[in-house]
Amino acid sequence: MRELFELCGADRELLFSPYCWRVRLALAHKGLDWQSRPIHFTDKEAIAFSGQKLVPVLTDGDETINDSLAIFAYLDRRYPAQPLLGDAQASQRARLVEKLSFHAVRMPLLKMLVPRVWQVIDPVDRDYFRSTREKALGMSLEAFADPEGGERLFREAIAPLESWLSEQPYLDGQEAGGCDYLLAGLMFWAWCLGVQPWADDSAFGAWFSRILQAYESTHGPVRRAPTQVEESQ
Ligand SMILES: N[C@@H](CCC(=O)N[C@@H](CS)C(=O)NCC(=O)O)C(=O)O
Repeated sequence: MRELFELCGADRELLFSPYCWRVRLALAHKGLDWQSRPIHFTDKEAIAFSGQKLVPVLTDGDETINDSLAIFAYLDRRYPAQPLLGDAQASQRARLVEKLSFHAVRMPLLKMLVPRVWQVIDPVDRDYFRSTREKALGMSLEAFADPEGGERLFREAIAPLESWLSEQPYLDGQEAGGCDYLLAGLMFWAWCLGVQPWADDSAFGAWFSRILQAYESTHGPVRRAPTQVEESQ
């Protein structure tokens, strides 16, 4: 049996970790099933067996793997059909794409999403979330949050991807692959929190919709927090 330990909000079906979404998309790509084990930020006991404190953690029989990229590599080794990262050279390139896209889009998204995360997490997680993030950011959550500035930076960061995706349906070519899921995990983070800083009618928007639809067609609707528009109604 496979189990995926992943972050959830006060609503246990609201899953909003970018790295956990990467793994969900990768498992779905491989056609593998799994049991979800949603945990809060502070449920460290639940993943103590993995020897570290972060999710995603995947167990597969006797194997325990953490870190989204390590899980991709494990899945390719254990289930070679439908490769995610591919051979050694392709795998290095996927890691490079991950690093570049991660650095370009994570901070802009974080500036938009910090207030959203605060809203959806279980109240027991709030002190932990504030103190760990404020220490890492070197400022208060309120000083860091900047939804408009984050959106502007995000749009600039995805401009090269918009151009790439207007020439082919996926980052990896004609079919979705590991690079797509590594980036899409970050977009699921935003989307599940009710934020969508890309236009529906853009190539980037069409790419995201294709990945979301493929996932939902096999795994059912993805739980989403209310969007800004819904909140203001
Ligand atoms: N490099 C890791 C990053 C994992 C990570 O940062 N996970 C976050 C979830 S978004 C976490 O577990 N945070 C818990 C905490 O901050 O205590 C990966 O790709 O899986």
